[in-house]
Amino acid sequence: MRSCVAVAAAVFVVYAAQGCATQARQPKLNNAMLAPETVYPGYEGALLTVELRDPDGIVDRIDWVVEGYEDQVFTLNDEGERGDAAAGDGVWSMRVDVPFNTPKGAYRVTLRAYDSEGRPIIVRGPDDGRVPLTTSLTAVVEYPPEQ
Ligand SMILES: [Ca+2]
Repeated sequence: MRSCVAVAAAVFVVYAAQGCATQARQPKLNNAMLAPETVYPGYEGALLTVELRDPDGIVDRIDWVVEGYEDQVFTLNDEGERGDAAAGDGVWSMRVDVPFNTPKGAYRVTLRAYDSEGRPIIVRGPDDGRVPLTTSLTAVVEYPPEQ
């Protein structure tokens, strides 16, 4: 850890102060997906997953919300629970049941990472700006085919 900080301090002073999250080592969220991609109202057991790359172990929690329904916050886990296939493998997951009264349409789902003190993880974004670590996906709700 000491050599990491020293290198980071020499090259990226700002990032050294942020727990050694140089650009190469800063956490990333990859391949967020809902399986299946298209669900129907009342669908049970869709699986929301995202791959976390976090060499320095900064991320403590990954929450997700549906655009337009931000008052309902859900939390993924990497503990082998609630649909997560394997604990500690960096794939965070949650089994999702779609409410019966969900209108059909395309829903924007945003995932956001937090540290152990509940602060959003900040990473270097486009144009060297500093942005919260998020990713998103679109989930499609259709009505089931006629039987
Ligand atoms: Ca896992």
